[in-house]
Amino acid sequence: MKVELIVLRELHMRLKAPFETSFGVTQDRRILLVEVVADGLAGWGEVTAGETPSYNPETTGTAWHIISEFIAPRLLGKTVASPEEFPAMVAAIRGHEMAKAAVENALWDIAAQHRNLPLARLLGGKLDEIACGVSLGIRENPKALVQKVEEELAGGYRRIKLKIKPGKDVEYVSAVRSAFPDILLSVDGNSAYTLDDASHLKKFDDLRLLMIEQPLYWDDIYAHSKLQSQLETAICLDESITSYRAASTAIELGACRIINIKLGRVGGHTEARALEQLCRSHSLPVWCGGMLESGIGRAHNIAMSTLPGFTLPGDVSASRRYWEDDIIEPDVKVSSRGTIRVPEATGLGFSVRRDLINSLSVRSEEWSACTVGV
Ligand code: OSB
Ligand code: MG
Repeated sequence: MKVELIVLRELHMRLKAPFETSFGVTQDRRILLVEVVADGLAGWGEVTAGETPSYNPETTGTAWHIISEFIAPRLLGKTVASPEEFPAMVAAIRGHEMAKAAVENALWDIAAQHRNLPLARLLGGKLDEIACGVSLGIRENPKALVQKVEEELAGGYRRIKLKIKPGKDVEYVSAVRSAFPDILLSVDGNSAYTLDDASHLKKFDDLRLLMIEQPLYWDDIYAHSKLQSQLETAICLDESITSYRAASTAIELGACRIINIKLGRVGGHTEARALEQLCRSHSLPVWCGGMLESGIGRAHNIAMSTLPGFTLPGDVSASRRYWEDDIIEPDVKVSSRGTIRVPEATGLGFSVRRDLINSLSVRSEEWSACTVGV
């Protein structure tokens, strides 16, 4: 495919409710969409970076800078035989996986349309539906949290993940566990603890959790290996698994027993697929993480979640949990059995609502191959 046009758009989208994690509260999202046109086909990707560098170092602003100054010029006018060639094309750009992933994933959407296949099938995924969980933000008190969990369980979700931070952890999670003794329950610390908190974190061992996600430093693997050896609860690494290499280090050191794969964090479908194979070969369960995505990012997450290593319910949930009006059609729906049906249409499998995207856009820029060098 020959890349003719790249369009970058920033959308402002307000979440239905504020989402609180150990690193802050988010409600107003600044979402960057990448549209790539090649051979007359349009492909879409979403930058999953936050508004602030609080989850990892990337932001909406850094991704705009990296895509416009460094990635677009490398890709425009080039002929790309497969999206798997893309990582090598941008290897000279250090880091910025979320910026790279948005562009690479748009190429995957095009490649799937080229082959007349749903993206899930092009990636090698076999599932017709995927299992869904939810990630619940920190609440004002344990009672409010229990009420929210009850609501989500009634919606069919198969796994509940609770955000925690020091001072709002064991008491909250215990309340949920007492109210729902048998559900799949996990917690996510988003790097709010240190190795000195090991004895405190050990209290979670009594709560029969599926996992504790990234309790320690965002960029660490080694300290997690020391913590994992002291805990019965499985550690799941999120923030610090930025690549295949990071995952092999974590597996070799015994730093975790579960990994969550986020397309943005690892740089796109090519790396995500390699990671899924690595984890599968070590019998390490994986699941798809979420970054409060719009429908475009969500559609990519659904496709990735059909790969065989994704054996645990992911943080991929219904559009209506996040948005009044999602930018894809139909929006993402979850069945009463807590599953999402994998679309059968080619490419992303959803149509993109261009009018809505235009009305939500606050800035856009485009680069066209014909104007290069003129
Ligand atoms: O750590 O998984 C995380 C949202 C923003 C940043 C980091 C995380 C999250 C979530 C939300 O947990 C998952 C979702 O519902 O998209
Ligand atoms: Mg997490």
